[in-house]
Amino acid sequence: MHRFLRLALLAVAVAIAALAVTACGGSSSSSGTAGVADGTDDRIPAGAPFIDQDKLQFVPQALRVKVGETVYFKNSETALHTVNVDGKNVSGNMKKNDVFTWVFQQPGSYKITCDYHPQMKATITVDPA
Ligand SMILES: [Cu+2]
Repeated sequence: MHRFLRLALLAVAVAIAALAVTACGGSSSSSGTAGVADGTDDRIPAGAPFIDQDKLQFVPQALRVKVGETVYFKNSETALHTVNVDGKNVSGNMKKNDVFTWVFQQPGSYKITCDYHPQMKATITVDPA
């Protein structure tokens, strides 16, 4: 029984240490490495193509994906944003913590903009699958 208890405590300690490392490991936003989701938002799979809306910018401003890949967008601030693809608003209004996904079906280069902030610009390059 004592042996089991010690193992359980050890497991808890390891879990807490892992959480602490995760919490301290980087920026305050949930974006992780620019362009790649880090998995801290369980709606966005780790490793998925990801564009953050933060500080009135798309982050990153250039992203490369393949046809058929799901691209995740997240509004990480209180300002309202949209995701426009080549000038067309496809997301509607995004409030803080809203997540929007879009799948590009054709190869090409797409301009991403926001209805409310003309300075918000990104380019998504879509390669053949
Ligand atoms: Cu905006």
